[in-house]
Amino acid sequence: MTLGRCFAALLSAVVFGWGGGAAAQTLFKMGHTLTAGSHFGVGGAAFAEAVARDTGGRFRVQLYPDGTLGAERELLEGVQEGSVDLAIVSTGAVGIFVPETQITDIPFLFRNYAHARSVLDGPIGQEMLALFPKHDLIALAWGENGFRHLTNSVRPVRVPDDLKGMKMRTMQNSLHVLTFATLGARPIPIPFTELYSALEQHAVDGQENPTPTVVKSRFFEVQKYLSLTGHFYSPALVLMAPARWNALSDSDREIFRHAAKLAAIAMRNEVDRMERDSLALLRSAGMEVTLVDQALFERAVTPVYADCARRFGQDRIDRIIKYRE
Ligand code: EAX
Repeated sequence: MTLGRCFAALLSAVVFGWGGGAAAQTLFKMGHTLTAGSHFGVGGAAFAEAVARDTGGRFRVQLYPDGTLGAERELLEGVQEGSVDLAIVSTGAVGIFVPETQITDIPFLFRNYAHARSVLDGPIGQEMLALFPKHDLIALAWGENGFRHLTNSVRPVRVPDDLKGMKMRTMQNSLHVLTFATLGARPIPIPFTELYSALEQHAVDGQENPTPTVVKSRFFEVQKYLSLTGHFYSPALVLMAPARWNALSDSDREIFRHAAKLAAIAMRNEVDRMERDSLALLRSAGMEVTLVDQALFERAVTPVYADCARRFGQDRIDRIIKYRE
């Protein structure tokens, strides 16, 4: 046995408690698609810290950023099957698994961060979390990805017409695809893990994401124009594999739920912090930032609202729009 292997064996003996003396430690793998320093990374770190602290080190959460455990759809499948223990995902692909959540992906649904956060933390959001177990997923808490804005490498987008014919990467989300098709763009769903190279190779002209992601995933290197459209609010979710959840005691479940709430707070704080700096950072990195009249874009997606009313029921949509804490 080489020294390295010997050390690895010793390390796993300590981690898994096979060494006799060491207390048993249970390991959980948590995946996400953003960078370690992103708002998902910060949220995951807060989660891991709370679990380790509150279980006295019995449980350890290891973070796998950058899609190393898979892109979001794969992460969702992994969590269902139990090959991935925990994940932080946007709602991008979640609608494939829990169709009711797609209501959160309606364009211009949420007025601002306070509105979105209070809806998700209130009865509407909590009722949605309760739907996950019947789809073989445990949703511990809503977190945050942020308001999405457009970037592209072709021209400044000031009005909806500027999007005509533009190849826009979207998430794997039918409502997002419909929205961009309605705007006259050519929507192309691509997993986030393949997005940078798709932009670099001009397989698509543009993409849309919260500005902290445009910074942390370095899209400014391959995109010239940013338009502050804020067309979708993008929630995030802290998910857990049912098999792992079912094996927890009631008190450990409380610890995991609490850790997920702390993760959500950490994500939201990081989005707030990053948003304060991101425009200056992106401008200094050479991006041209365009302020747009969001009402023009909202009007241009009007046909989407009729479809959403059929899909979700206008009463459910109104309940979100009118929600006051
Ligand atoms: O979940 O796919 C996306 O554009 C998401 O915003 C990103 O992966 C974070």
